[in-house]
Amino acid sequence: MSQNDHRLSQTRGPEGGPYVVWGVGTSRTMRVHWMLHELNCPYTTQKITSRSGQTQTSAYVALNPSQKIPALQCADWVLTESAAIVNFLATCHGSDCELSPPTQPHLRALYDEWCFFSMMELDANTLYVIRKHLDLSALYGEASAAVNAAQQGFKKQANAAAVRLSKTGPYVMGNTFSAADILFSTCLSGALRRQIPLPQSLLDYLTLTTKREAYRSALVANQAV
Ligand SMILES: N[C@@H](CCC(=O)N[C@@H](CS)C(=O)NCC(=O)O)C(=O)O
Repeated sequence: MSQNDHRLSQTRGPEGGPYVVWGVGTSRTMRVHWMLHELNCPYTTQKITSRSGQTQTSAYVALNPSQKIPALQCADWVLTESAAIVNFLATCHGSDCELSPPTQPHLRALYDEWCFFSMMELDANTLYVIRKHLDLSALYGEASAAVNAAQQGFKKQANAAAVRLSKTGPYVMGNTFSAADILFSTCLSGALRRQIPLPQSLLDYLTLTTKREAYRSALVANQAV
């Protein structure tokens, strides 16, 4: 397969099959639905949900041994990790709608910085710690000190992000909305759901990104029922 074959059509992935998204109902699944809606890319959804046992069926474990959602399936090819999926989709199908990740090395580095910052500092190190030791404490153990530190950690990193955004804006990469905005915005929304206060500039930013039509339609697509 040549590299250009990756840009086959808006309805089919590089493996020739239509896309299937596994997973609904979480901010991580939302990222994938949002990106597909930005790309206007038809797909089907397997509405499996978190903590329902549906990530542990033999059919799903065969697709994703991590037993987590989301996953993107295209024929017999499967990709997991929400950030990897949105960047893959942007790379394959983003050229017509200015959603391709930057290729110039310094710009790409700044783009990656936002993506990794969102996934590590905002999602894994803080939001997921809160989820594990608050909502899922029966499984992971109660740890109020860790939850408190994670809440404070989120605030500190959000303030740092606000400083960086004030120098670029309105989007994280400047004038153009990108997959990095999807990752960052879904983390900010996750924080608001947990009553973590955000600086006004990030609230304004979130208003901007979530008024997009693709966000609104993806919210519906990501609904568990
Ligand atoms: N780093 C992964 C995290 C995925 C993740 O933790 N998914 C959770 C739901 S948000 C999950 O599937 N947990 C297992 C379960 O609920 O059965 C990603 O961003 O895709």
